[in-house]
Amino acid sequence: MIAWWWSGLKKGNLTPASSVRKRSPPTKVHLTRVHTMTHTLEQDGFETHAGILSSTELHELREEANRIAASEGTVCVRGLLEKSRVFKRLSVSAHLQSLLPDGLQPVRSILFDKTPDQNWPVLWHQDLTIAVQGKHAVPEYGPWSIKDGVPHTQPPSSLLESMVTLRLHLDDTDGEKGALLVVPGSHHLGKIPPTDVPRYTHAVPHVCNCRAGDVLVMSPLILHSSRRSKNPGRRRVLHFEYAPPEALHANLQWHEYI
Ligand SMILES: O=C(O)CCC(=O)C(=O)O
Repeated sequence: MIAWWWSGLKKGNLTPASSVRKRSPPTKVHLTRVHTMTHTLEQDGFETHAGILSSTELHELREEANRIAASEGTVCVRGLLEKSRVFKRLSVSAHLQSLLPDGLQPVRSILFDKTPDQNWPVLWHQDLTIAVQGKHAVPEYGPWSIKDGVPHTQPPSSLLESMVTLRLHLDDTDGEKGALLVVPGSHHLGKIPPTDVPRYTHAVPHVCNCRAGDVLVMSPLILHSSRRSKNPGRRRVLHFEYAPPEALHANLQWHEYI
């Protein structure tokens, strides 16, 4: 079902797949595993892996998420890898690495903890920024911003194309509970100007329904959003971004490279 939809995506238009010249696939992402899933990272920009985290791991990770969210006093905690040995170890664990193309390392981490009291919709966007250790003007990087005191910048598209995000679900998460919505195949469009985003998001999006323990693997360039949760339960997601470390400009350093 999805194949015609993503292959028909074209900047500014949705046209029959046969008339579309597809963008070249990212050159730096080489998957080594055989995929049997309905969606794939390369074609659709996302794929879901069920049951990656065991119930024992889930218990430990929920406890750690609760501890960090309480000590930071926020439901969106950045820089998890320097705040938690548990999350740092998890980010480089063999079972997460097995979901990734070769040669990627964690470079940014966030806990999103939607709770009944603190619950928000996320508008359609691509993840276009990376976190670095200091601001240095280098060609093709920018604009710059500061999030939680950390310099962030937009790298060139080629770097974003080589990156992969893992979203680890600590709770069952469906459309009623703020599941991620995605536009399959939109990662092929490169950086989309904000004014063009509505052209691609008027169609029915794919709802990434996940159970606790499932991992969503996605390109940071896929258009995604989420709705406010209508469910009274919590929705804890660990968001780990990975990149080939050497792909960053030589004058910059990853904020969370370990
Ligand atoms: O966890 C979510 O609902 C979406 C978060 C997200 O994509 C973001 O803040 O960039």
